[in-house]
Amino acid sequence: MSPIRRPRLSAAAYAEGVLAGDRLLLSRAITLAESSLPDDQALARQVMDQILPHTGRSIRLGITGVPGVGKSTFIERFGTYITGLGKKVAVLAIDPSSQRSGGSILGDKTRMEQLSHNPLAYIRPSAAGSALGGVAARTREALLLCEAAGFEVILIETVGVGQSETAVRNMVDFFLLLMLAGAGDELQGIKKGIMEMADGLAITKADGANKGAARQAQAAYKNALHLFPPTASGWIPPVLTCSAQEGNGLEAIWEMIEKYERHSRQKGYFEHQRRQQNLAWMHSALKDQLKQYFYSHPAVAGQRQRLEEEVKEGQTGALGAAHQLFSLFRESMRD
Ligand SMILES: Nc1nc2c(ncn2[C@@H]2O[C@H](COP(=O)(O)OP(=O)(O)OP(=O)(O)O)[C@@H](O)[C@H]2O)c(=O)[nH]1
Ligand SMILES: [Mg+2]
Repeated sequence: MSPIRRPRLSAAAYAEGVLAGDRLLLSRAITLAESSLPDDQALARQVMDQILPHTGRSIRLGITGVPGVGKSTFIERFGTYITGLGKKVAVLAIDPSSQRSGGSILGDKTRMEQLSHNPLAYIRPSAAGSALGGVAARTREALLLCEAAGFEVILIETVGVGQSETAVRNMVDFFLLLMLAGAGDELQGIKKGIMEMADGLAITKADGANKGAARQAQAAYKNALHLFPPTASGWIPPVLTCSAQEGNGLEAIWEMIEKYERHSRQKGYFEHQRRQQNLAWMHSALKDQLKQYFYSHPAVAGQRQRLEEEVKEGQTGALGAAHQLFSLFRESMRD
């Protein structure tokens, strides 16, 4: 579903609207940032420059876990809980797989029925993955725009699998891993790497007949986490249980996050991590731009298809073809 194209506004008009907390303009500014048109990108950069001094005053939370673990349901209830504390909440989703452009998150928007009607909440469907310039970069811009619009808690749901965990980990302050109580084999099926990225774990669906299993899983994960090296800030990730259905455990999760914020600010880690994330963002933006410049360069665009065919047919090696393309590019730069 592509949004209806409206005439572009000036950068100042977007920025003023966002800073005033105008949701329509916030949505339009995010759409602008997601656009792959060069003119839109240039305008979006100007908007970002103007809003940047007004960003950073939120707590950024990433929510991850296997499909079906209950991320969206959790966000609906947890987001509602946080608005109950009088805080403004924005929900974003990151979906790096361009094939799933919309379906899942539109479904989510209806699933987050309660939250989507909450005046303190804003839900932004995920960007349809554009070919160049990762969706992660777009989500980062959306996050900053939401901060500028005055949202105090940003929840980012990972959608799909693979790189999305790392991408979200690299833009949030606190990374929450949701887990299901398994049938005795709790530690199977989830990658150790993802557990190492988490600042906290919550066993979901701890309700009804599942309560006992959830408690067992909690104990098992606590033990397992002892075998992990401490995180960079010296924080030991707690393991909690919750039920989005019954609304249990949400308060304890929020307290854990607040405790983490106090801990990491006191250690100086909070700001350190944000600075590192900014630096990484700069380099990934640069990589995106280089890639885009490279592939759209006439010297490359003219030979790419031929070389791709040759590689597919086995006539040219992959490394050799890459080298040829790069040489063509370099030679044309010398002219
Ligand atoms: N019993 C119980 N069921 C739950 C709870 N939370 C979610 N569910 C159910 O679990 C299923 C999956 O929930 P979702 O919130 O869509 O899970 P998700 O992780 O967002 O899934 P994807 O977006 O597809 O990765 C739904 O049928 C929910 O109703 C809970 O606290 N208790
Ligand atoms: Mg979901």
